[in-house]
Amino acid sequence: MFKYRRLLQGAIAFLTAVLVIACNAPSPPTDNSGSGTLTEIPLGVAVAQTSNVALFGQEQILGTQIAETYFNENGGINGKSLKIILQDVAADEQGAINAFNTLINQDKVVGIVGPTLSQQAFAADPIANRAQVPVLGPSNTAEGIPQIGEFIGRVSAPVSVVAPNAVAQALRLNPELQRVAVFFAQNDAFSKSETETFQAAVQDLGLELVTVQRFQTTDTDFQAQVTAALNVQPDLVIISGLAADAGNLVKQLRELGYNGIIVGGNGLNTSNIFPVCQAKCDGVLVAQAYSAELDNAVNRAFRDAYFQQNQKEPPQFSAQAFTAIQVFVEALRSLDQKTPLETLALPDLRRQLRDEIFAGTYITPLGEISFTEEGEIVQKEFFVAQIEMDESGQQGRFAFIEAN
Ligand code: 1QQ
Repeated sequence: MFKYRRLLQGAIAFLTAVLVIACNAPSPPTDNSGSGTLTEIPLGVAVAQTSNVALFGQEQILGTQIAETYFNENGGINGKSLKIILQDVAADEQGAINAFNTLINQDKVVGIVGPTLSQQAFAADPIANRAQVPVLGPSNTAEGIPQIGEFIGRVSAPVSVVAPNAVAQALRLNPELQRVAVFFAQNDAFSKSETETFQAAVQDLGLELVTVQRFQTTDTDFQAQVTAALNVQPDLVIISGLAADAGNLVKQLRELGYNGIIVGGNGLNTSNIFPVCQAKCDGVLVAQAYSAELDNAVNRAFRDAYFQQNQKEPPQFSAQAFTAIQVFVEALRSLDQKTPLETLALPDLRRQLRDEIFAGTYITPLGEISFTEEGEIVQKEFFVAQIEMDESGQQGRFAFIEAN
């Protein structure tokens, strides 16, 4: 009897193991098995749908959705359609790691647009790189992102080429500027990288750095730092942080009596800060990697579609997200013409797509772009905008004041 029970237990254990293996085994991708028909190409979008980081992520999702509709209505990928699969990266590194793992192993995407923050990219991109899945960062601007690995690129120009434009513009607005206070979020990779660029620009322009103040992206009260900075009487303040914290810092600087120019970094580059600093957002200078004015067919189409949906001009984060999708679409089309995608097994498709992406030149809403061998974007034009709030402090816009 005992013997039979042991046998039965053994059999159950064996069957359970078989079942577990069967359930966990990577199922062959329905369409991308290298044979048969391919009707939909799954492309991952890993941006923030929840948390404060969604202040950026919402704009990115709008850009990718407009791109999906636009490119599918204009031929798709040589007749096959593009299917965007969204995964939420939320606020932190773990959120991005989870989103990337799901997209790579479960959704079996051909590539990934994401994540939202550089802080997340440094954690999640190595996973995609090891899995040989091409990634385009839509908003990762810290130094060192493309260098994470050969499968990693970005369409978001680095802080080193974008941020100094805003400081130069501040100096044009007030040639008397001399004393600069710099604030940055010390727990965020982008903010740390951007402040280095800003501090170098201050030196290059012959200005004096009178104080460097640190904060956390989770902070809401900046009185200590603002008071310390005002004591050394700056006539320019430069902020590197993310939307909510940086917006509150702007507000408190004004409330505590600072009247000089404020330059905000890329983390202030969204109208989602308007409810945070309201009327006190007025006048902040922010460098831009996109201008709605850029005159080419794809930007006109993008701008019209965005305007119809939102009754305003598209912001930079939407334009960059659209561009990342466009690069994937055009690289997929071109690869498909050389080797029909349905003849490629998924790992080969991902590898060849990577090569195709970085070899191409693209006319996008950001203008003509291409990539260096490392996957860094090569982009020609940058801009500076100044926030204009109405009297009520409820409505505002980014008014472009310079093209260079
Ligand atoms: C980065 C950034 C942020 C402001 C993106 C939203 O530029 O993390 O690199």
